[in-house]
Amino acid sequence: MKDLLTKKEILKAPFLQEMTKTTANLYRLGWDERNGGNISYLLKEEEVAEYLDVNDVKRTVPMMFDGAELAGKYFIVTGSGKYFKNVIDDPAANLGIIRITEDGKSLDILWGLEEGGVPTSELPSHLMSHIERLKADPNHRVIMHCHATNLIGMTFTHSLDEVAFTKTLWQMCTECIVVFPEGIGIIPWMVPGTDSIGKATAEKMKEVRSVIWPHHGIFGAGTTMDETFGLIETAEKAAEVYTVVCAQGSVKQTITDQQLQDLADAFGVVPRQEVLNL
Ligand code: 2HA
Ligand code: ZN
Repeated sequence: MKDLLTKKEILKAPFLQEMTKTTANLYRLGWDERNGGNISYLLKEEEVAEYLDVNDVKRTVPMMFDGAELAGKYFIVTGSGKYFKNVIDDPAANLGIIRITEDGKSLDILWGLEEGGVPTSELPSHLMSHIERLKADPNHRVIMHCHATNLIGMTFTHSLDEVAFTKTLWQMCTECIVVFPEGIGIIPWMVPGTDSIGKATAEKMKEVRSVIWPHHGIFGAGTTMDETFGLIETAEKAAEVYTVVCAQGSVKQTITDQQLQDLADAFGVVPRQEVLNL
């Protein structure tokens, strides 16, 4: 009882506020209509323990896939079927704090997802991507999925070849090659919410932090909420410029491959092989 009384107010937790502000921003930008989009954010046990009794499990929910590699890990996640529009007004109904069980077959709900809610339908893609990004970068923490309008549009009009897609995005805004020098991954069209799309996405996440789902949206990964949001925002801005450029007519000039290389050199990043012809 004493322990409970000394816990801080969960709604003031920085990680919870980051979730409410980010979902509100994604909604405002028009990238998460209805129940579109989902976020999962890896938390440290000590972060959670400042606000919650980590032994007080509200519910345990089975998972369809093997999460053993993430056993004992904590995440704050958006809920399945929940609307980003509504998160800011009712975080406890729309978000949840979960922990993967020791056998990796279920998850414990420690807070939120009130009224019988469950984590995002894209949990397989999120958890499999977390596993791969943690191998690539021990500081990795966030997976974010949204329906960024112009990126989706480009998957109808542009080649789905990753190298060609990456090059076009790099050419649309000077900052792109600096923000995602490793390029963009693209998987084939697949049914969302499945293990298969999770595996395909995570396979790409071994090499890149952003993966396009054709005619659907984008998955982004990063070490912080800002960095992950910024990555998606930058790719989407480039896609928006592409939309404008195509609408305006024929291209008279662009950023050359040498200029892209000069940018990479100036900012100390290594551009993905094969994209630049130098
Ligand atoms: O959760 O965006 O991909 C809604 C979605 C599924
Ligand atoms: Zn989606």
